[in-house]
Amino acid sequence: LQQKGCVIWITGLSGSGKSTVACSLSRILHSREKLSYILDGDNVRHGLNRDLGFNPEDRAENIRRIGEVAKLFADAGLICIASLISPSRKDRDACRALLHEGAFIEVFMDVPLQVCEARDPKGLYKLARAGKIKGFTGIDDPYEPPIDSEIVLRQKEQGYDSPSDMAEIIVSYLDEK
Ligand code: GGZ
Repeated sequence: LQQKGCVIWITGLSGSGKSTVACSLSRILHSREKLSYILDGDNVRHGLNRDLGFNPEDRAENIRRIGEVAKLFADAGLICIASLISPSRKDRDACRALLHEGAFIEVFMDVPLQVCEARDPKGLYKLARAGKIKGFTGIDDPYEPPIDSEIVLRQKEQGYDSPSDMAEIIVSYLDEK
């Protein structure tokens, strides 16, 4: 198997497109016969992390566990794509520290809150604004954007970078490294 494992860590607000980009990336990698696996916060919370909620301690534990599992996948030689809000810089950096230099690639979905809120695919922002969800990231819970992530994905001023365009940017980065 000619493949070195790594972790692609996609961070950003709810509705910023993390899961969509993760799926698109996984499809591209599959077409190139690269093994990858997606650890999506929302999905992992239904199984391994079903005991965890959204208070700061539980979020930290959610991120820690996903970081540890991602490291195992990378050790096994897979490209592990972790997509979760991971709002705390400290928690993300702790996951980075589990991996060799260069094997943790942080991708920041730099999508403004207004855009995420306008999309509101699950109606969660509406509920948060109405006070029906407390501690929603970006509304009444903090999000610390990365300062020096390897990759920043944002929409073009003119025209639109589709999720698959964004995934291609990640693939180009992997090709280069
Ligand atoms: C943020 C929440 C919350 C609160 C439920 N804050 O867009 P989604 O719906 O499908 O994905 C979000 C998901 C966030 O889980 P993560 O594991 O990515 O979060 S973290 O990294 O902070 O642990 C959102 C939904 O769960 N959701 N309540 N209060 N997002």
